Amino acid sequence: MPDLSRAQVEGLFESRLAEAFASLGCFNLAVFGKTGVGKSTLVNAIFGRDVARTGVGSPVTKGLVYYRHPDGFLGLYDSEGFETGTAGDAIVAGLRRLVADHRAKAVDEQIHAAWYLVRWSDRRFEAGQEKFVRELAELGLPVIVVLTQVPSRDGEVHPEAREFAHYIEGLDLPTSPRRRVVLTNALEDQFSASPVFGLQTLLDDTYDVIPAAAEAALTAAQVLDLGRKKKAVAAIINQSVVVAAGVGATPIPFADAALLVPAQVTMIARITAAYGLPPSRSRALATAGSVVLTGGATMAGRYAVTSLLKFVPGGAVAGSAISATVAGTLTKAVGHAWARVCEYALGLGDSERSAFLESPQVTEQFLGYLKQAGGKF
Ligand SMILES: Nc1nc2c(ncn2[C@@H]2O[C@H](COP(=O)(O)OP(=O)(O)O)[C@@H](O)[C@H]2O)c(=O)[nH]1
Ligand SMILES: [Mg+2]
Repeated sequence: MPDLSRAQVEGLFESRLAEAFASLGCFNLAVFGKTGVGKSTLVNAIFGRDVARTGVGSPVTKGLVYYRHPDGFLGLYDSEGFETGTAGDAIVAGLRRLVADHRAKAVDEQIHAAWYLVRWSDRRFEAGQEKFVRELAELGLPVIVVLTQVPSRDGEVHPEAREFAHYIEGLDLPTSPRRRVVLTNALEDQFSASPVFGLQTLLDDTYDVIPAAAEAALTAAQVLDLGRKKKAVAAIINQSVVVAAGVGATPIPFADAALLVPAQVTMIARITAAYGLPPSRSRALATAGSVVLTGGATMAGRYAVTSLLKFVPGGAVAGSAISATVAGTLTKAVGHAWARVCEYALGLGDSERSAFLESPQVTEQFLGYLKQAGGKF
């Protein structure tokens, strides 16, 4: 195989990133509740983005707008808060058409879960609200009832909020999962020192009710549970190690280390997508990844995978050929190093992250982590 130029690797990288993001699909959530209950705040706390503000909105029916986040893997149906009475009937009628329509469509166009928010301090769950929730469930939407803005102190939830939740649970609504009402506070209240809580429970319950096909997109979109992202990434790295070992099953001459590059490019693209880093930075990431994989940062024209072999046990003594084991170990090191770069980027604020992803720092970090990772296996 002839050497791949940096431009070729970059091109490959961009197309694999696009494929990786496309195969995540889209997680679609519908959020209902009166104006001011905290719909936007809750969405922001779990997805780290104000989807309704940054997304492109299109009215679905009266009182309901669909926002697709520009990143593509998150869609939000936001109600305008008049969900009872005739306005509620209009939303349900619109949703009925939508759900019927969606049945014939791909999974990533369907609504995967609905959150119905009630502010605990309203202490009222009206007949109209109950009817609306039942109708949502009848449409086949898994509905999770959420109490919002619940105060707590020293891990003790306000007893009246708990009572209110029990009252709603006692109505035996066909809600998911197991009819449980989730108590939350999505924003720390400085005055009463009420901490944020309940978000992980809401996220876990949401995973419980959505189709398996929507899980990867939810994992990418949410910013609350890094553990789920790590698990998805570990699976991607393991699959890639198997692919690379297959490539190396026929020992690869040293000079042909480039044979491993396509599998590694695919892996890095899939890792980036799984973490939910913005696809809009794909060109910058492609440049960073290809600089390292083609050795552009360290030496001209020779593959970094070749030079990095010296960091892999057995790599330096491999002599003239790369074995399946060495190919696998090297791929694992590349995967772990890129995962660390992604996690670093995730830990930054939005504007810092954009700047980081466009900077040569990505390449430097990747290379640094790669050397460390190589030494570990
Ligand atoms: N302390 C606290 N305030 C909240 C919470 N959720 C919303 N708020 C506040 O309630 C107001 C309305 O929230 P918003 O999310 O815009 O409600 P929406 O109309 O349902 O989207 C805002 O001033 C929020 O800061 C919460 O969980 N805790
Ligand atoms: Mg709002």
